[in-house]
Amino acid sequence: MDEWWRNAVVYQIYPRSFQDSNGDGIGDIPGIISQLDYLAELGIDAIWLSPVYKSPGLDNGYDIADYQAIDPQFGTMADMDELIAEAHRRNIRIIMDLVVNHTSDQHEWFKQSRRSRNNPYRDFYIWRDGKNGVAPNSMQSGFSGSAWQEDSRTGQYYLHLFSAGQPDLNWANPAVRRAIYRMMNFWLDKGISGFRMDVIDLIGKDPDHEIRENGPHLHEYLQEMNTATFGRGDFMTVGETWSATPSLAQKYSDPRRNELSMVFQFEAMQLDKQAGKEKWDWRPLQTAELKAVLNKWQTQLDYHAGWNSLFWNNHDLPRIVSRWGDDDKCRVTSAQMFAILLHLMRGTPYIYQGEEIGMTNYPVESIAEVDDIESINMYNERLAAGAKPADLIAAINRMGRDNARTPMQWTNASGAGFTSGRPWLHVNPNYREINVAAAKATPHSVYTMYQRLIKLRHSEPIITDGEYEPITSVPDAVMAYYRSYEDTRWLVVANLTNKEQIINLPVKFKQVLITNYSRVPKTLVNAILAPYQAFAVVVN
Ligand code: TEU
Ligand code: CA
Repeated sequence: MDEWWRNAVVYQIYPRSFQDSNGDGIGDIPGIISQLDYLAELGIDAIWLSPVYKSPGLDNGYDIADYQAIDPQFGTMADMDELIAEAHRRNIRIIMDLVVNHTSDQHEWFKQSRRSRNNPYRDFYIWRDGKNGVAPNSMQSGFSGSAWQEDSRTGQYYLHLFSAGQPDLNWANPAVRRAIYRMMNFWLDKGISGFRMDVIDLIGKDPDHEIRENGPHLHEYLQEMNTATFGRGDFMTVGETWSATPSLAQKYSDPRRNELSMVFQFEAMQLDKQAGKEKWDWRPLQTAELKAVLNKWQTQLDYHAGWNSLFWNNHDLPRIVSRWGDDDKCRVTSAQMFAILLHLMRGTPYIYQGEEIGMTNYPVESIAEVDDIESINMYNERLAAGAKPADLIAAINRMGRDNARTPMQWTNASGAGFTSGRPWLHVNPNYREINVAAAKATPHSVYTMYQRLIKLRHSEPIITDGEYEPITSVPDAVMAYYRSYEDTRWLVVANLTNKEQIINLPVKFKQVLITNYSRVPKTLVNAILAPYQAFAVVVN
């Protein structure tokens, strides 16, 4: 199987925060076009573009009011066409964000649907009678509160698994599915190379039995979608599936099933959450658990009949160097360690904007500084339940989504080179030290590490096609694995902590491939690993 995306590195752009071109403080499509040379020089193969469609912006574009129109704050459809063409000129493909579990309540379909119970669009959404004056059942929204919103005009409730401004589409209705497929083909015909599919494991929901993810018809819908749209070409699709297990990921990505290329699974991304609670209910990461989950996904998925994505960051996650590394003294080495550990694994790696220069979280002092609806709704809900504001701000600083959404730091000029105007969200003050210009000028920066890892992936088939073998004879704080391909064998070692660790690997190696320290221990028998030390060596 030689689909292009198996050997690709994908770069996620959150357009609002990437590059502003007209001084209104909001990133836009012309701004992205102006940075394509930077992305080409980094070496990435494709851009996953978070939504730029017409939207009231309740959830920063994940609430779409017109799937086939570009929101004026980002530019025009002509700008979009130019971005696709300019990216292609640099051998960079464009993957669009497909948000079809729900629309905005400003979408024409919903405006019609809510008009009357017999409107032709009524069944584009999920309407139910209340029970004795309350919601039809106890389904909860991902953004706090009930998933049911009463609509006075027709006296029924509609389902919204996210905000009330994001009504869920009724995928059981073939007319909905046909309309979505028509829209997808509109974008494929424009020359995009695939889709990232927002919460796609929710489209099979069965609200009457309170089933959210992995509903009874989910895979049937995906197979129908594949046949009706992207199945006709060499397109890449990645589903966002928070509930995926390796066996489910196999189902989604087995080429014989004609569903998706791969999925984003979040098992590792929930390891610092107290069991059964929400991400705000934090517990320290146990490195042994992280190793176990990463190894499980490298060994329990059959990569000859399926595929995996690899990522530490996205627009919903706190920045990894702050979350599980060190965003102070060991910022560069810890960011480089995460890069080496992940990019030499099996699967398609995704780099989230700013990750390649080791950007960090940005702590706020009050809820007034917070933009994200998810954080604000949680704050209000828990405050009303008696939580202390300081504790809630601490939780938002640790896990809130704004951490990933502070503007990209290009230079040490005011506005970080992101905008000449007032940025829509605060710029992290550390832009003076952490920015693209500085990173490109520094020989052993996070940036140059990412550049080298991307080059390695493109030149060494062992990374894409090699077997993976975890090494268990290392301390909990160290992750180590072999990669083998034909008669080549690599060893990758990473100290996940800020403490020295001793390893005892009776393995001789003949070449250092990549390292985040100036030297690698000559022998790996009773060798001392420095904090966050990581390297890959050629064993044979
Ligand atoms: O996110 C899905 C989702 O469930 C996340 O909101 C996640 O629950 C949370 O951010 C972390 O706990 C997708 C998009 O990536 C996100 O930006 C949207 O807000 C959401 O769907 C609704 O479209
Ligand atoms: Ca702008």
